[in-house]
Amino acid sequence: MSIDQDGIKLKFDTSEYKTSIHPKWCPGCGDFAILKAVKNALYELQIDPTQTILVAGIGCSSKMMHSVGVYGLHTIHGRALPVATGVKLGNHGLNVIAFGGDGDMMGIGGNHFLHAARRNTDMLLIIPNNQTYGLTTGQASPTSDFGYKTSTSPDGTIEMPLNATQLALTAGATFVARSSSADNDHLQKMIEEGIKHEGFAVIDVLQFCITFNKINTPDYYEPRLYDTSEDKDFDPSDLNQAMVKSYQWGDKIPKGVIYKNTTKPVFDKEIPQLQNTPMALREHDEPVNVSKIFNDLR
Ligand SMILES: Cc1ncc(C[n+]2csc(CCOP(=O)(O)OP(=O)(O)O)c2C)c(N)n1
Ligand code: SF4
Repeated sequence: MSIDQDGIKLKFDTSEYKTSIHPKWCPGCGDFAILKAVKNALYELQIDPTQTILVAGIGCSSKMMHSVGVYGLHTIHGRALPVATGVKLGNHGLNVIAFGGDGDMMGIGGNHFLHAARRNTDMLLIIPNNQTYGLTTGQASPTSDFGYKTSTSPDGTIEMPLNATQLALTAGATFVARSSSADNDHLQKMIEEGIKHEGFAVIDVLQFCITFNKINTPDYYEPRLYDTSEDKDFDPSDLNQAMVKSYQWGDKIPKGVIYKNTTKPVFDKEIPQLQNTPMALREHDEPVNVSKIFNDLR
């Protein structure tokens, strides 16, 4: 039990969102800032750690889930979203947060990303987007800049990059935001907004891979980024305006909330069988024998 600034008793202490596992990231990696923002957001919202799960793909950033004191599932490369959807349907009372790098979500898991967005299942997806494949030593990813030089593209990539916010909007996500691992307060605020949103929320986090991506650094983004809230004419509930914002990339790059829509049907709320008690908590006539299922799959 801890006390907040106004003397109100809080149910969960900061220590409850920590684990003893220190992630093995390069010193200075932007993933440290994302980890901190996730833990702080969960604490700030007093999210029950026993009712929360992080579902991650494979990559440097996906190792994050071991260091947050909630339940976790480390899945396979590109597959965090279908697993997270299954988790949500199995126990729709859980707070589900999915994680995957730009390779995970825009590359091998791109198809899953599109369908998770169009279903609008109630979960938050955080994409630590360092515009490179960090874990496998810095190859070009689907969000790498044109001309990005790597060991597998020594003369520079000759493919145009994908923009996660554009794709999310086009596919039907109902909360789309961007933040940066160099701005912890902003990032935490966006994560809080994303957790609170009912529906599929996506946060594209510019995450700095200091070891392999020497181009897209905090110094590169600092003069370019501005918050959409500074644009007084911008209405993030207007899809057309959000689309135009999401296409902005170059001298000016928007961060903050790009789109928020609370009127679209939410997948898990539309399933009649899930209207009452979560499936995981229902009484079964006979206990389900999971070992038998696994044996049958061998
Ligand atoms: C099916 C499959 N293909 C390829 C890999 C190898 N692999 C592991 S992580 C990764 C890319 C990691 O990049 P990203 O998703 O952007 O995450 P980051 O490490 O940058 O956080 C790749 C290609 C794998 N583990 N599984
Ligand atoms: S390789 Fe890049 S993304 Fe991976 S831990 Fe190091 S700095 Fe972070």
